[in-house]
Amino acid sequence: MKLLIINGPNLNLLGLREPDIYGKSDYKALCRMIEDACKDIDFEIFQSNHEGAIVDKIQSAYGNFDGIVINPAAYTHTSVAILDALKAVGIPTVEVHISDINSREEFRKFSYVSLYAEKQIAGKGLKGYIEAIEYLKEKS
Ligand code: CA2
Repeated sequence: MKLLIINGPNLNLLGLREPDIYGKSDYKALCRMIEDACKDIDFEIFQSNHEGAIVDKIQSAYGNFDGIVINPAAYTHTSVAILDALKAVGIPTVEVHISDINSREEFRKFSYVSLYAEKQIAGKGLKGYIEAIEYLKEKS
């Protein structure tokens, strides 16, 4: 079992601002939590601020990963390219958002990635990543 965890733009700055929305933990702490949850499997954590780099990473996952956990951050609401890449590789995917995108601004309520993802986990903080990892592990 090999999982790819993808984080989109600005998530590397987690903890710097808006603690009321995203919590106080920083990106390093998120990576440590993920590493802990993936102790018994193979995994890779990838973060990029660039849409094309995320598309390239998803494409390169074909044949190499059994599951994807993705928080596309702002690209959630804009990126047909990321949606198409996920559809193209056909890897089981869970979408994660730290905040509850469904109870924030109108523009955050629509997610392109949700049109492909098996599951969307939102508003559970960093624990949402762990839930997504456990879901994909149980499925395999
Ligand atoms: O709730 C989420 O996880 C989001 O995917 C986070 C994105 C936002 O655009 C989505 O609508 C929901 C924003 C990520 C920004 O990350 C930072 C948070 C705090 C401090 C610095 C960066």
